Amino acid sequence: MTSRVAIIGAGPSGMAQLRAFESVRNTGREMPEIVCFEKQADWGGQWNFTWRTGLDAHGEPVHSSMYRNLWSNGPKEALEFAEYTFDEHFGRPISSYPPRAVLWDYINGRVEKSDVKQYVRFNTVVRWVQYNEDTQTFSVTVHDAVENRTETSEFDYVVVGSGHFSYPNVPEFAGIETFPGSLRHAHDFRGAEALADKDVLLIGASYSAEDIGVQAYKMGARSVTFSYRTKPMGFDWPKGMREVPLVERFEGSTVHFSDGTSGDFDAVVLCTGYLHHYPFLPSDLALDSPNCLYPDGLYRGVVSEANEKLFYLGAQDQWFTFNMFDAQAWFVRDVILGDFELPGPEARRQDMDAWLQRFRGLNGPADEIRFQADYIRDLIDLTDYPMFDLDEVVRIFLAWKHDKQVNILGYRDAVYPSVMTGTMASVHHTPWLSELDDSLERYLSEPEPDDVGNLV
Ligand code: FAD
Ligand code: NA0
Repeated sequence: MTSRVAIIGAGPSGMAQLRAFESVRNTGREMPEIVCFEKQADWGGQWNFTWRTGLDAHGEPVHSSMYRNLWSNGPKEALEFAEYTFDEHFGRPISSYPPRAVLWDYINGRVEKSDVKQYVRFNTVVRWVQYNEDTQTFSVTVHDAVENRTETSEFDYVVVGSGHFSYPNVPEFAGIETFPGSLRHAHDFRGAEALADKDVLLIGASYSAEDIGVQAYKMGARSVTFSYRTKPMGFDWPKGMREVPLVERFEGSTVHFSDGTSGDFDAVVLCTGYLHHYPFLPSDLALDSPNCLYPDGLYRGVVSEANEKLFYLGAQDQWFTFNMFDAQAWFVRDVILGDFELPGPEARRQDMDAWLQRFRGLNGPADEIRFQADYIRDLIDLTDYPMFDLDEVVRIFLAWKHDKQVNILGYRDAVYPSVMTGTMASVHHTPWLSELDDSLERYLSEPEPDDVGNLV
């Protein structure tokens, strides 16, 4: 009998899984029946921007944490698909740090071409997944928000691709309830325009803090202050931006820091990260991990230790993204098709322990990037996904880190060659700091200089 596979989420990970199966279907092999449940009206996951915050039109938690002004924070050459290149999609070189809409267009283009949308049930949220020992199947209960219908069906395999940057980690700070200004978590941040002329405080010292901070600066914030818990980001900040240690307490709009200093603020954004949260899974199947490069309990980073027919994609913290999801999806496909025979539980545990040991010994970003590159290489070696020069991607990541140290406001103007095609990225027509239009149309246009030389 044909087996059935449920994919939860049609973000970049779920889309990679659909594409992985499709690449084998094209060879004429018999395929399992695949159903991908996506709670949003379209695919793209985080890259599917919404103006909404809190609950969506159907009363479900809003998924995407992206904001209008978001441009890729890493070079696109590091995330390029090995089997669908930027050259193939855009037909000409583009810059190395495109805005959100351009990357959405790229991931959409690959799957549109593969005709896999037919397997996705949009506006359908997965509510509960239960494993039945007697039938060795999963009962998957979903709610179709358009039809307002709840139904349960049986699947042999479940692939979780629901992401882990959607449920905000919201710590408490003494007196925070007295803050009268704008206060939100990065998950609910939708654009930096309203921060013009404001004194802005960002709590956290990672990507969200860094990027929302530079967006605020770009949009004319009066001052930008970052408050760190463990260590400062340490960039060469321009005048008006500074880093201070952790918030000790709020007193109205005055915030006191642990070094005894204080400041008055109009807006606070909690850039304090996200929780792995899987409300549709019982606790024995739900991954329980901090945001890290090697969550424990996932053989080869994808096969659940709790149940070998349950898989997670993209559960790691991410230096690599789209091409890592591909490597994972191709491997999961081969496990499901029986092309890769899983070793027994003990051997899987030993393999995880070996990776965990290396993970725990990592020392800084360069080490972490190489670790994730090796992890991906290990997966691709087992599948027919096209191998690419992962060492070259590591070099690009290290150049990116260097560029950020040199100029945190200008690193997005740098360009890199494609690892897949060798094509050199083009320099964007407008420097990132002065480009206020984030649309695909503007990005792909060729603006002319006006009377005073500005590109319009
Ligand atoms: P997601 O993109 O989160 O997609 C998960 C999907 O699952 C969503 O479509 C969601 O609606 C669906 N879903 C969730 N729960 C259910 C349910 N119960 N039922 C049905 N469907 C469900 N990466 C980069 O490479 N470059 C960047 O510049 C970059 N910027 C980022 C900026 C922000 C603010 C954030 C939060 C992340 C960023 N990332 C970036 C990382 C991002 O996580 C990945 O690029 C990618 O989106 C992860 O794909 P995913 O499919 O694993 O998860
Ligand atoms: P993220 O920055 O949202 O990126 C997610 C941060 O929160 C760490 O600095 C941590 O400090 C801090 N923190 C946690 N609890 C805290 C507390 N109680 N008090 C003070 N600080 C606290 O989250 P993390 O997990 O990286 O950092 C949490 C993802 O979103 C990333 O993958 C990133 O790639 C993506 N992203 C991309 C972009 C762009 O592309 C923009 C934003 C986010 P500590 O002490 O643990 O270090 C443009």
